[in-house]
Amino acid sequence: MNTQIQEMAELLDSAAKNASPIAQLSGRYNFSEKDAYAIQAASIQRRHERGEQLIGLKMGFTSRAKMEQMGVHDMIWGRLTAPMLLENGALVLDRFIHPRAEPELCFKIDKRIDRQIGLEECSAYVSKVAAAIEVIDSRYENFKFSLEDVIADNCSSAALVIGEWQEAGSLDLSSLGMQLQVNGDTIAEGSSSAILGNPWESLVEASRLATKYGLALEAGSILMAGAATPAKYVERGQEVSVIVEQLGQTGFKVV
Ligand code: OOG
Ligand code: MG
Repeated sequence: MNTQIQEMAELLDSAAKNASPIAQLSGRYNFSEKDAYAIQAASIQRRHERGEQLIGLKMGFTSRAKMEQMGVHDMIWGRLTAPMLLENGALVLDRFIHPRAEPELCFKIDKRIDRQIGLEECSAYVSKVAAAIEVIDSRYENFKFSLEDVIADNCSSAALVIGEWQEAGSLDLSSLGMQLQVNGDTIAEGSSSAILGNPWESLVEASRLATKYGLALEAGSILMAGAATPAKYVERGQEVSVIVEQLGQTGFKVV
């Protein structure tokens, strides 16, 4: 399996680097969920070798809306690296295959989390939250994949923008209105309650899964909590933004 893990990691890494999609790996290889996380780790290792720093983790399929859109029924987690942060608010379309945007919340970890924490402990580890957009870009043709495929593909992670950090302590995050807009028109709308009933639960789950796979949520790192609505394809020329009640807005232009 080890050689195959490296082989699959290289295929996915090259697909991302060259913005050129590949056929689903599950059609050609037989691999488990555990193997899929090993492929993810190996493909991210290739990015680290090119100098990309880890900036945090992301949760995926924390909402029913996303699970239904993609036909997948389990939570997943992936890794975020520094070049994924969109600079100057621009998404350069040519660098992606078929990018989609989704409205999210992002947490900033203040204190290292290296064990599973409970809901009531979250505020001791995280004090900042922000409106965010995640851009996902499956490396698979037609954005089609199995659970193992998408885990191996680092959960489709491609890019993100984060709005201004807000103090999380004084806010109730459990039912904030969230809108994804294109050129000022709302194209997807939901509530933060779609994210596991309360986005803090996404941090709890991240602490559980990270610990299970031998990782910690490092101080200073970020956690993307997962999308509240289905993701939407973006096109050149669009101004894409997210507005989250009480948290504010952020966005990018597609160039
Ligand atoms: C996988 C990534 C899911 C989320 O927020 O639920 C995700 C995908 O939909 O391609 O990022
Ligand atoms: Mg997401």
